[in-house]
Amino acid sequence: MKVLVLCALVAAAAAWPNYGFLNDPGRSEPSDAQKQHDVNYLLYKVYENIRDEKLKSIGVTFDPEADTSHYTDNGEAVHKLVKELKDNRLLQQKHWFSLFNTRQREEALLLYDVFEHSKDWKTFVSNAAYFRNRVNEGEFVYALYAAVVHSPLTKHVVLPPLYEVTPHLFTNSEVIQKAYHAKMTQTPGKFRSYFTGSKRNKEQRVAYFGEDVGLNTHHVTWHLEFPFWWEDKHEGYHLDRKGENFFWVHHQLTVRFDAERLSNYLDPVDELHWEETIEEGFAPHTTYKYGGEFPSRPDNIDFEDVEGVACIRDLIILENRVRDAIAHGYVTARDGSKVDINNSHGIDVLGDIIESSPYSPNVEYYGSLHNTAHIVLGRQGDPHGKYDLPPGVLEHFETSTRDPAFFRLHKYMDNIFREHKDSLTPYTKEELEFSGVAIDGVSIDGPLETFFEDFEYSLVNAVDDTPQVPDVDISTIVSRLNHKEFSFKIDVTNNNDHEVLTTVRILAWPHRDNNGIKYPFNEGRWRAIELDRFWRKLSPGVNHIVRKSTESAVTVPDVPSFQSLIEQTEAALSAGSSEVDIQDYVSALGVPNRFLIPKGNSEGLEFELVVAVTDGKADAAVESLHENTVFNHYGYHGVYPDNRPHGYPLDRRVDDARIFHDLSNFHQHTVKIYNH
Ligand SMILES: [Cu+2]
Repeated sequence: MKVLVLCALVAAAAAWPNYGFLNDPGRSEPSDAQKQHDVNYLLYKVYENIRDEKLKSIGVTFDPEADTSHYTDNGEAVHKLVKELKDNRLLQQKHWFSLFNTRQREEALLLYDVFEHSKDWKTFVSNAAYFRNRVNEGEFVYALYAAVVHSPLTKHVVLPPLYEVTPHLFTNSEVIQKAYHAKMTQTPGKFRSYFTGSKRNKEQRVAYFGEDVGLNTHHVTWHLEFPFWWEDKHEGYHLDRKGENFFWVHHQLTVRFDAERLSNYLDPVDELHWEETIEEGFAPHTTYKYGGEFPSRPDNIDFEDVEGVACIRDLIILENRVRDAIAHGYVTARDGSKVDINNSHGIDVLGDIIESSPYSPNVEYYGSLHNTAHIVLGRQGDPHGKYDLPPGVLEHFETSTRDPAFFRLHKYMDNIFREHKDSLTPYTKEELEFSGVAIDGVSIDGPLETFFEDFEYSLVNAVDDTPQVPDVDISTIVSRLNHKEFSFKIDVTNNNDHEVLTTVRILAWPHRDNNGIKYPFNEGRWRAIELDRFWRKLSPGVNHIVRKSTESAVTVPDVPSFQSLIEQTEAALSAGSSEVDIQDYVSALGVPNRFLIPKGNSEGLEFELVVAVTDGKADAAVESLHENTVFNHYGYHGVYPDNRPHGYPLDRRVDDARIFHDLSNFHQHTVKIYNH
């Protein structure tokens, strides 16, 4: 047996392109380009054998338990996973996977743990190649994505667009069927995707938002960066303001969706009620790669308890406990002590208890309203499991926003958060002022104009094939929202005799509701969409700040296609380069830049544009880091650089709007967004 293992290791080493170990002095890690190559091929055609010969042979010959000195936990995680594998306890391959399924999540996290405890890339990638052939593909993709996002070994690796890795979760079944046909007949094909539903369904008018592949990628990525299962003691570091980020990312989805509805002559989303009828049904038109169709939900059904998940009564009890905590101004921790939430930090604690995560001070008492609600709502098509259907769209971050009920569920949670925010004392003029600094004017260079464009992505990874049959090009074309480029021009006077640091915060809210009635300041500010947040130094005197729409800290550019990632990586490797020029795409955390501004209309949809320049020194949570730190969208590894609550200075109730209008460091004017 020993001899066998040894041979296997020698074979693996021989097949390996000069990889070294971090803990082996004098030898270095492989280049970023090599790592990118490996990740590309680990994810390419993930339901089949690895197409890279070296990785493939490592997948066969590697023994994960042979040398545990390459793991930071002495192989504890890998022993656990291998035992489950040998005992035949792991979920089969070619079966659906959902992160909300407790056992399936446990399995995916066992593999994630192996990656996270790998000391060097060789150990990481060898395990990936080995387990790719042995664990469920959905679990594998999740574990690998989460590990690449969090591991220091993969800092510069760009994850391929998820909609091209697992296209089934992003593409309508009709188009997927055509893709299979194209493959079977070896005929290249480009197929147009249409949004689900028909014109008889008014929700269809905003389906371009919930079904956008980029928006779905944003949502998945956020949940990968801030996983609800994250435990500091296990993972080794803390995710700063995770609970508050949970509130903020979903609050922004909620207000952005409402803004899109306005431009399509729809009322804002109504919050979900456990005791009222769910009027809107939903037909997902989406199929699992393995395991059948995503279940539908008919119109006008009443909530039913979901077998083995939760009773509606229990959800109402959880909600009441959370609302009680808000009314009391404190959360009761596990040991009975009180955690004060009547302050800026309270939103973070509330996010932790509502989602919930292991950061919750008392998960036994507050449960996990959000996660349970997702499952309960997702299962309303077959609450008693009579028809043996796979999980619903709401049980996947990739597919959740396709169902308009997702936004009703999140409006419900958003209103709970608002109840808390509204309970805090409004900011005073003194707190909001920035002494000596005044905004002289704000203008926009370029049109505020949205439009629809065609976008094509590959479905090659959707279909089954074998290395013996050559690939034909199969893709789909979807219509998607975009906008023309523009810049904000902000003139600021610094009357101090020295340089000052400022945080520039740009937000906008719809000027009127769907009946044409102006939103009062306090209503509007809660609906504000964050457009940008950045640091600037102001020299004494007049300063002209120009900020391009493409620079926004809350958005990300489109990740290059999977094919282009592969081509760029191979070109870099064959040119002997250690890097691939793709570093702009390392994080897919933000909203797609295409969605920076909501869709306008032909007459011009009015928005209140707000710019606040606040005291950067008082705002900074970290020393000097701010000079070259971008806000990095909705999160940040390490301490988040802005110590103000998300949404500041509009995050709290405003009883008297004159306070804002009297501030010289605050500017507001009405703009129009067009769509042609
Ligand atoms: Cu979410």
